[in-house]
Amino acid sequence: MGVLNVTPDSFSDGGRYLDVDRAVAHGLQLLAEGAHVIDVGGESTRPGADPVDAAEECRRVVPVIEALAGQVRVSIDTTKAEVAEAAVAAGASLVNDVSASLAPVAADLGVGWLAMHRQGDPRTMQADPHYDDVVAEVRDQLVAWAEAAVARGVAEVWIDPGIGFGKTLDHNLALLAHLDALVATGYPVAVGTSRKSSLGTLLAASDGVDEVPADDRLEGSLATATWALAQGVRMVRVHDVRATVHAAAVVAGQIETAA
Ligand code: PMM
Repeated sequence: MGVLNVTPDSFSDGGRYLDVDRAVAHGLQLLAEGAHVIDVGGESTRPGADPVDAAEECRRVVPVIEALAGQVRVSIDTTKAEVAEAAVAAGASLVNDVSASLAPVAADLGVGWLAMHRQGDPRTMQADPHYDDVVAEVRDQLVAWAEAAVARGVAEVWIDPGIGFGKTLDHNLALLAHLDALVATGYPVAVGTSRKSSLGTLLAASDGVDEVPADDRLEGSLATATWALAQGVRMVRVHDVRATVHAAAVVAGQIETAA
């Protein structure tokens, strides 16, 4: 899944693809690089981000989805029913829902639904996240949402642990270490680690510096994406599609040879 943020303020690519033509060109480039799904988002979910109203979000994403949907599967990264409806009308067939609240909308629209776990909302979620057992709590919550969505009639349900959404570095590492617990639920698992701040922290520690910026975290993004795929994760949400496809192909070759 290639990330296409049509926002002024996303943490790693904010402002780059606000113009429709540039956004569409970037989506087509991600497709050419090997993406199977383009995830179009019109509202930043980075920690501390300000909310955007539905009309503005639709204005950003709908023309981009209309241009891409005939050529590649499009998901809409939103937490608003109105935006999901407009995006599906424009051709999107998967609702990527970081609020895990839109299962009824996906059921009504007859499209897939990706439920991501988060604790709190973007403005507050990194304040003081707490879990007694992060892996079990995230897994149980995701399974409960997925079961409810299936019961409502959603035919395609994905689960995602929500790396960085109301989670400390240790929480993120625990979830990545135990992705097999999510895979074992039987629901297809998606994961997004690309360029995230936990990687910045780990890479900075390795370099002996305070911080590694978002556009210099490729090695961490590739290491976590291939790790996730090797654990049985079915989809990774990434900014750097070509590099991820290359890395995944090499790891897949090793797994096939070992089997
Ligand atoms: N992360 C971001 C946005 N949307 N959706 C899913 N399903 N999983 C994620 O981990 C996720 C997401 C934040 O990253 P961005 O600001 O680069 O889009």
